[in-house]
Amino acid sequence: MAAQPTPARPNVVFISVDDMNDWVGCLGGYEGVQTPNIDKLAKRGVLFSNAHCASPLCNPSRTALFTGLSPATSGVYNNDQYWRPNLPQTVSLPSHFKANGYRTAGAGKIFHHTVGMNPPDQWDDFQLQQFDDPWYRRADWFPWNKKIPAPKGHPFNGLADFPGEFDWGTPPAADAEYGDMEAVRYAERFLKQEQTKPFFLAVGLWHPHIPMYSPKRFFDLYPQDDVRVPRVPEDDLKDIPSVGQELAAFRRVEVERIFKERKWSDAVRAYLAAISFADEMVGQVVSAIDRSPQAANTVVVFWSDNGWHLGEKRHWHKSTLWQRSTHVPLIMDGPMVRDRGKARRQPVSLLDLYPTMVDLCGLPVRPQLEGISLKPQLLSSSANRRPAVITYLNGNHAAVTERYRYIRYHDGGEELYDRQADPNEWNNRASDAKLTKVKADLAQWFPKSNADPVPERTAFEFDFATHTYRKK
Ligand SMILES: [Ca+2]
Repeated sequence: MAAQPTPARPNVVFISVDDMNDWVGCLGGYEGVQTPNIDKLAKRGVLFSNAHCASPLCNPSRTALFTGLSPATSGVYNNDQYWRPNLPQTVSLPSHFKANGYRTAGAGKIFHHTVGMNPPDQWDDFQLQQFDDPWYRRADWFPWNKKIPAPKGHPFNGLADFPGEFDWGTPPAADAEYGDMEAVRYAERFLKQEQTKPFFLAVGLWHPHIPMYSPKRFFDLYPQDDVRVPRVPEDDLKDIPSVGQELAAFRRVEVERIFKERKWSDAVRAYLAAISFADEMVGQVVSAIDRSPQAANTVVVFWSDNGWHLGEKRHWHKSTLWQRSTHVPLIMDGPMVRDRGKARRQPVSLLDLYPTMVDLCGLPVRPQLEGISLKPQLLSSSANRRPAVITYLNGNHAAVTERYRYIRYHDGGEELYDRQADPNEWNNRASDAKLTKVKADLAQWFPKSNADPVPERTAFEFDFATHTYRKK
């Protein structure tokens, strides 16, 4: 009997993390962070060291990535907007794979984690996300969650009366009980199987998203006295226009409380621990890929949906147009990669991933897609790129090159940073006459029009059992 020919089309594994900024060894955002597995992947594949989300918030970022449409085109700008009923003609990346001969499977947080964001018809098989704080998850948003009372000792950061997810520490759970481990185990089972078709597997990790819960051994990696908090100049917000000020003030009560209770270094430590926990799980998924019968013909894509502030610009969270929120880890590996281990410094966007997959896997071209394939960058570290554009809410945009970040808000407020001279983005030079041309060149890349926001979820009645939306 003749051996089966190797399928020409590669398999794809997406490994995603949530709210991981550039505090990753290979990106150099925090000296001393321990991410050996992510660093190893960057060394054997390609690190995009200047990668940005399409929008610095879970739902708009992930919706843009998986629909291939910028928020300015889709009108999906925030977490409370379903994409499916508002964009009924849109074929998502997993659906495009599924319609073209791929087996599609996923586990954990791939799309935004609230109900109605991840239509099951995109997947041949899917394992829903399990939460580390099931006591907090409201039944109407997470109908599959098994609610239990909060364990003794909660909140583990000792800050009582904080709403929702704002917590960090080590709950009394074994490693195996963390929700992300369920997604890792799913991937390990999947990758052991012999496949009759090429596959697209998405493994969605929640860490280092809040609540920053990790096993104690990850906290032990960072002795409290060694933890460094970011430098935040007193007057850093002084030269920022009003919309930027408003975005920075979002949920400021949390950062003020952290400062007031002298928990800043504790919280930073919890973020570091959660990053290292995520790194270990990424390593487990990569090992499972390497052991799988399909390893030689599999493309690995590692990405985070947005970054995270840890007090910079007096902000905790994402949802701003600065480097802290938009800069994300992005690594690719696969049989087509050349110039391995050499970082690509050109600006790229997570919006580029869908067209890259179309390109690498020979899927039918979709002219609607707004990103540009990264294949030239996978082949050569010197291939040129246009600026990366980031949108947050209606009409606020940033354009990023290898040197500059230009932000323009909906009311015309502007910021311009020379990131070579000012990597922390402390000195807004938008009114510097010498840089007028830089601004004009970058402004060309902003969307020409801004779609009205699509209706929020409250405009629909959603049925979980049938996954159907009815417009009210
Ligand atoms: Ca996120």
